[in-house]
Amino acid sequence: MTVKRLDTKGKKVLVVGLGISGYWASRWLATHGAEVTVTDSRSREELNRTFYEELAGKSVTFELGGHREKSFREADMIILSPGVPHTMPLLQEARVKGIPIMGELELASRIISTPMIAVTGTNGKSSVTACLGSLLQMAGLPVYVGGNIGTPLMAYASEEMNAAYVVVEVSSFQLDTVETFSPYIAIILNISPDHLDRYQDFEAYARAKKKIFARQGPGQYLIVNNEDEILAGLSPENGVSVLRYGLEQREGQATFVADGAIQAPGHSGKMEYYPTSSFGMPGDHNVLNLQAVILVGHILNIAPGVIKRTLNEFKGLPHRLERVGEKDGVVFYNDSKATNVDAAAGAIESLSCPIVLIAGGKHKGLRFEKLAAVSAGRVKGAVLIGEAAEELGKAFEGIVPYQPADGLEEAVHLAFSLADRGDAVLLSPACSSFDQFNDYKHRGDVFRKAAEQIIHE
Ligand code: UMA
Repeated sequence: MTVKRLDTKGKKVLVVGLGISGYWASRWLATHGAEVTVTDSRSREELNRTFYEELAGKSVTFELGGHREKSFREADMIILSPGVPHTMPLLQEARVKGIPIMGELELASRIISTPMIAVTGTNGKSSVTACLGSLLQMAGLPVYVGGNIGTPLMAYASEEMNAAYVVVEVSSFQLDTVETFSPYIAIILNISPDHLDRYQDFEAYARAKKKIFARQGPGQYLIVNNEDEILAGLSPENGVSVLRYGLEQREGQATFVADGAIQAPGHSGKMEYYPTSSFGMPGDHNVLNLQAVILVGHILNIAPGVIKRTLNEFKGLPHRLERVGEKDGVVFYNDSKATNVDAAAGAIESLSCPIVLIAGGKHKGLRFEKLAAVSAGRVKGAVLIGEAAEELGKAFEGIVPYQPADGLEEAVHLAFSLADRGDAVLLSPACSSFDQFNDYKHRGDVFRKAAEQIIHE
């Protein structure tokens, strides 16, 4: 496989951040003739040992425990990990000097020539990405699934690159630093407030999301949710074909829901019906998200029977409204991936029984009034944890009875004691996990363990 448009031979490349993205970017660059320096604000002891040792074996230079201004100034190219803000002051001088600065996704997209199906959105993007991976697999198409979901595209760039399609989950952080990224199919599921601790305001965050289609053109597709106010108003002028989906039938919309089924015109123009009651993933938000999957299936000319089987058999990912088990008629749901208000609100809306909610965690500057409003009449009690507990309490005052808990394990026991037969105990935090946990998976695992302990008592 040839490298598309990148000259790395003898170039001094500075990679900022040694997480999984920085590791794969450095590894590829070092084996393609670049003089690589990796810098990370963390010390060697705090970093992943395997990443460090493997790169050390490839003559990569390290600057750890902080960043040196000189290295930014003297680089021929700077590669940023998604977690490194592209607005960091150290980049100013490099920008003025015209040193190319790009993120790991942009780097990968300059190397990979496999057509990409890119999924973004505030919520649901990992599930849709994984479901698309299943769809292509079931259709017999070799596929690589990666990006924000956990496997950087630079890992694929380091392989044979012989998939028919790459399905990539892209975050706003990754889109901040793209320039030429131009997927064959781009999907935007929704845009609602998130990451307001990194962006100046919601508009700046939404602008980042829209970069997914900025470099698309004729022969490529943009799939958007017509129920989302921002997305319904999009009309790109770059020649990309826009396909819209929604709950109701509207003019100019490709798919809609009627008579208990998603209705979508197939290739021959014949209407295809996908009954929503058989879908493996519950909730109204999934009835929307899965329309994007159907549209991709139709673009790729995948047989409707295969699409149907995928939608019915794909049960979703762990930590996304995952049913953990049941004790005395109380069902435990792990929705640890709900790291913002809209995701938690979606989970609350999609359960039809009374809920005891566990929420809280690291405060990201989001407002909780919407969560309180959605909880009214649905959430019979809330147990609040972490840094954001006080803010959440203020929003819930007079709407939902709440109690604080010291940690997640205590919260699970308290929530169970507040629940009656027929209720759900739902962990849907509306906050990120980094105040108490390594990440949302760690938080979800702690919840699951505590719930399983109660279940097996
Ligand atoms: N660092 C610096 N200087 C800084 C900031 C950070 O050196 O100024 C260093 C940190 O010390 C750390 C490294 O950068 O060692 C971390 O880089 P990273 O945060 O980009 O981590 P990766 O391991 O490369 O993971 C990234 C994504 N992380 C983020 O966007 C924060 C992962 O998404 C993604 O799975 C992975 O690339 C593969 O593509 C995680 C995420 O939380 C799951 N994403 C957000 C979300 O989904 O909401 C956007």
